[in-house]
Amino acid sequence: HGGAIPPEISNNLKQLNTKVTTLGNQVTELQQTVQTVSCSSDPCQNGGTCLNLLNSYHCLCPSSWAGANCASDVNECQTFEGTLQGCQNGATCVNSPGTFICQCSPEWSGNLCTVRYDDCRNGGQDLCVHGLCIDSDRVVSGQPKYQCICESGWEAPAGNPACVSDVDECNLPTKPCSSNPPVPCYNTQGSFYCGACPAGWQGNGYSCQDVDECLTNNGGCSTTPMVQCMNTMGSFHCGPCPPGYEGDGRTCTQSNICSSNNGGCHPLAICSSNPGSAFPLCTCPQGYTGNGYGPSGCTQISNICETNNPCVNGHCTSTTSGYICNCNPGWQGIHCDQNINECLSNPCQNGGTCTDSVNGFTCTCTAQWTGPFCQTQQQGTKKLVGVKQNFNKCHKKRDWR
Ligand SMILES: [Ca+2]
Ligand SMILES: [Ca+2]
Ligand SMILES: [Ca+2]
Repeated sequence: HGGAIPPEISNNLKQLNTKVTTLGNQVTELQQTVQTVSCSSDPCQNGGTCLNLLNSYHCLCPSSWAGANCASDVNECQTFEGTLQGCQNGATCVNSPGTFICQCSPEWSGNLCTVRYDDCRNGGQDLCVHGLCIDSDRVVSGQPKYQCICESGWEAPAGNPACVSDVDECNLPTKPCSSNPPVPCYNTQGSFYCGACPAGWQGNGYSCQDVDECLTNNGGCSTTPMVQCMNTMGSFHCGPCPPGYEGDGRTCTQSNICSSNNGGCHPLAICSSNPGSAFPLCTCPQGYTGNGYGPSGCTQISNICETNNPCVNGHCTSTTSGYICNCNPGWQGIHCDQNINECLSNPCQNGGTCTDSVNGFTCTCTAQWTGPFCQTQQQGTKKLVGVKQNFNKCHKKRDWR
């Protein structure tokens, strides 16, 4: 063996080698072309899922990326605007590659600004102390905001929303305790209380009502004898003891009205109590007369008729109050000392002149007339001297008619 390779064969080999190399390059090229249209080249970016298709592929992109290979950012601020997936409650949306950020308004928090700050729960403590916490919308970011509705009896001091100041109810313009009658007010932390109603009043101290003492046992006023009980606001009083009794109205004792000043009777009168009357019985002693009351209540029965008869022309009769004069005919006056003028009735007729006398009168007639009253014309021509006549039984004018 050892013979040289014929040149024709050597040339064929060379040509074959070239062809194979060219074919290999073409295969590699072909492989590369095939790879770029399949998932084996891992074409989907940003976590996209690759699906192999015939001579092709498809990327399933996450929501925040888009494009054939999930290489372009989704602007969520635009796509989610006005939807529940976007920023809520007035937040400002800021887009960034692969995501977006919500810059919340002060009251809100959370990724999409959907969580309200409840400033009453923050800190886990009772922010209002003696009050009900009401959450408010934050105005400045990071600054909690709330208000306190204080329980009665508490208030929030200036500059502090918490209800930690006691209300001094006793110094309020409207007094909480009774003012008529006045009742003391006592302030306490968170409250107050009123003192008791004063005597004569009932109630809780916030208000007091008058006690009508007269409703029970006549208020303690006397019932034998009965005395009127008079109720007043906060008290009562007893009327006066009835006549014939003395005392303060609670106790009335039968008064011995005669014990002082002889009961108002005349000093000489006999005083005796008169049940049921404010006045005693006053009886003048023997020989005296009168109603017995007062300094002139008894007067001595007069014996003046015997000792010094005051009746000048009449008969004296003693009476309980003095004496009476029964005048003799022709006399009048209390003491029968006035002579009755019988001429006053002008009894003399025909121009006769009347002359008064005791219990009678005398007519002095003119020459032509005669008779006791000058009523008879003279017979003949003789002049008659006037005749004096006494008319003892006729001293009253009407007796002549
Ligand atoms: Ca984005
Ligand atoms: Ca108080
Ligand atoms: Ca009362």
